[in-house]
Amino acid sequence: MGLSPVAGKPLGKGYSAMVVRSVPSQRIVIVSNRLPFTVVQDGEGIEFSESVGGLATGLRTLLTSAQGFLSQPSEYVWVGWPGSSIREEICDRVKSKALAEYNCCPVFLSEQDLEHFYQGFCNETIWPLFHYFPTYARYDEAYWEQYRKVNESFSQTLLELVRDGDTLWIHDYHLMLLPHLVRQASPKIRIGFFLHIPFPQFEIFRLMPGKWRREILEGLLGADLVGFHTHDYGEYFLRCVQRILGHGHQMGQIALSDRAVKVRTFPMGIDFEKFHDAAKQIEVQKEREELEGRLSGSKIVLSVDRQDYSKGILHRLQGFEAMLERNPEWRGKVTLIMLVVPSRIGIADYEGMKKRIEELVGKINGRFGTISWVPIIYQYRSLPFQSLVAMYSMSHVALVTPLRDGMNLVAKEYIATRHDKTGVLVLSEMAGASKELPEAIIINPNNREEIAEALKTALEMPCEEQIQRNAVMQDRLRRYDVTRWARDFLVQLLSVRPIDEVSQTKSLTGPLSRALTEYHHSARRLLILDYDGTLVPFALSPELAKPPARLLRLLRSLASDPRNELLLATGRDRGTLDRWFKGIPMALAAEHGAWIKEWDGDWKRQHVVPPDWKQEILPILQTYADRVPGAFVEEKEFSLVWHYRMADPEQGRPVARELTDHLLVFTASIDLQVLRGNKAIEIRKAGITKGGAVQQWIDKENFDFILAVGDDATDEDMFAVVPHWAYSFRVGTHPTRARFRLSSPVEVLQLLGELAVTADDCIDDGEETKAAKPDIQRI
Ligand code: ADQ
Repeated sequence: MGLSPVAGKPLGKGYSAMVVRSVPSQRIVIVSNRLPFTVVQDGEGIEFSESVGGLATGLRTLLTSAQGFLSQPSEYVWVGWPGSSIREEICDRVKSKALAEYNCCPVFLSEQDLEHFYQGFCNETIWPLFHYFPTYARYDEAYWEQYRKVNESFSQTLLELVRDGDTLWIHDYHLMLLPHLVRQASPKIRIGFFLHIPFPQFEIFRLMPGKWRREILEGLLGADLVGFHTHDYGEYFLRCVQRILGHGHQMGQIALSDRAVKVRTFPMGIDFEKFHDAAKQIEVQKEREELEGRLSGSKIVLSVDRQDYSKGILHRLQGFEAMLERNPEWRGKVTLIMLVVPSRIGIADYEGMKKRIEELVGKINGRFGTISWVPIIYQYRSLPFQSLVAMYSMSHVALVTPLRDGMNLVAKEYIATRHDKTGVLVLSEMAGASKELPEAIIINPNNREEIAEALKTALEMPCEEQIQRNAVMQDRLRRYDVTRWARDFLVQLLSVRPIDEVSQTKSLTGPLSRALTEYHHSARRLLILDYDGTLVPFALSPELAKPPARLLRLLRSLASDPRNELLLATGRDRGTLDRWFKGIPMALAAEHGAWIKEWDGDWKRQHVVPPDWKQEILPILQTYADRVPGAFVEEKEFSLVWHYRMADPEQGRPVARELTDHLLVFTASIDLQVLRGNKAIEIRKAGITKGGAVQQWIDKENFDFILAVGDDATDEDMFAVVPHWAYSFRVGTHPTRARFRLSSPVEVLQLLGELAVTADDCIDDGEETKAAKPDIQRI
């Protein structure tokens, strides 16, 4: 079944194919800067006129599609700006009409919002930067502030509208802060984000002031799924996230403390059948014949774009001029029809460009034109759909040469209208579409000679070759159309489990309350705790992760209950543990269980290791540390650790991989283990694991309550040995054998705080600890 409008609402124009459903359904909320129409205010009357453009056209197609692709009936509502600033007294009328006729919920923006947000930050900062025109980009604090403000307005409108269980699909560069804003206020909602323009490489993205670029990335990471047109854009995004926010990824999945964000590629398609069928319509054919008649047998080259410097219109004109220059035999026999849709009127760069286009068209026509032949027919306006299709279907060549383009739908629309499969597409390698349409003639749009040559090749290409190339492209475009694009996105998004499905309640119910009740009624309890990443967050270097006073008080409080036995099982060395936890009555297992100490006893060595192994390994680790600024070696009694937390992640990760391989080969015949930890590689004697130490404690006596908390791979060894009924928790989102999850050290402390309160109401500064309940997620 397809998407249907909010149940009970009448259908609007262009939405007639949708079915209204009354059964319970999921709701998809689409959010974009623009609603798919513009409000026209005529005195007291209001009219809605439907918009053209990549996104509006694509989503309208999806919503009108009766094709089924979701497993559940779905309603939708579309949230966005209605295209003009609306007088306050008619806002309510616009709102009801938009909801009733279009299932749309308008976000009203003032003239000032628009100036600094839309004309300013969107079109003079993000657009040029993301399209690799850094010299056009302006970094104006007032623009940024307005961008934040408008994103907040969208967030407020959404928060009034959405309910748990809704799925949000946010679109494009105008709303990059929105996913995070909504997530903060409504954490259980599924959020998807799709960027329609390119995501630039790190060196370009970093040109933005530090605070802005961080907030934009954090904004996007508020989503569960972030989609791009091409694999490259996704890679660039992941690299920026890694370099700016320090979050790595695995196969495009970024593990945050409380959830994961997927980054995926969804090349946007078109409504193939709509364009294909339209080209067959009688009226379209009539219009086409009329136009062909007027051009008296000339070969037609078509150029169609919104007016934008990224579209490379001037370069294209120069390429056409060069072709006429080099190939006099084509003069009088080829006409370039250049259709330019007015866009972003009022922005200086755009006004200047319009003038330059018109001058160049005049110059070329003056230079080559004759009484009977005009080389370039130029139109500066939008065309109705049928006329556009007539143009596509009568053109021998489509010249699509953007300097940078997220996707470019024009290239796809042209191919879709070619019934007899003739026609040649000349396509810029800088358009996302070039990744899907390699059978086109692919050119570099910066080089007028390449454009000229491609044009000549296109005009002279044999018919069979045209058909061969287009058949393959048509096949692909037909299969991966706009509905498939949207379906793939939504199916991926809907497969994300909302937080409330995996987590237990924040109140004292579910596993938390059971844990507390059992804890309360138990006579002998064993609490096994890892340290780094569990009780404290990771710090840049190991000695910086000292236990704060509040943690020490909490541990002391738990340990002072005679029913409790505490075991701190960590990779830290003995000396550090003695210094940091002196006086707290708890047992310690250092270096992953190589040393063990009862709280009132002495350290006992658990393993015998040949003395000289470190001398062999140390120089290798040192050499690798010298190669990576920020990396260093930590020497412990039973292990060596190569740390790279402070290194540039882009440099650190590949070298860490290389070092692991090196060590694995080196230690293959020795009794040593190589372990990848959190931004660290540890080498230690095989067989030393936390599991061994924990097992000793479990065997010591009959505990009737056991809790084990850890955050990394080495803690899996302790989860493996605790009884099945024990409360085992893994911090973070990695696969685990623990029974429950916690999101961060903050939540671990909240959990321990709950136990301490149950045990002993005397934690003096535990305000935060007592107030907030940890969010336990069952695995
Ligand atoms: P746009 O920059 O708007 O979209 P594009 O993908 O080419 O660019 O879409 C333009 C749309 O406008 C096409 O559907 C086309 O039919 C229509 N159009 C163009 N000229 C027209 C004319 N003269 N009259 C009427 N209609 C006309 C942004 C990104 C793109 C990305 C899309 C979709 O910049 O890179 O492909 O979103 O994600």
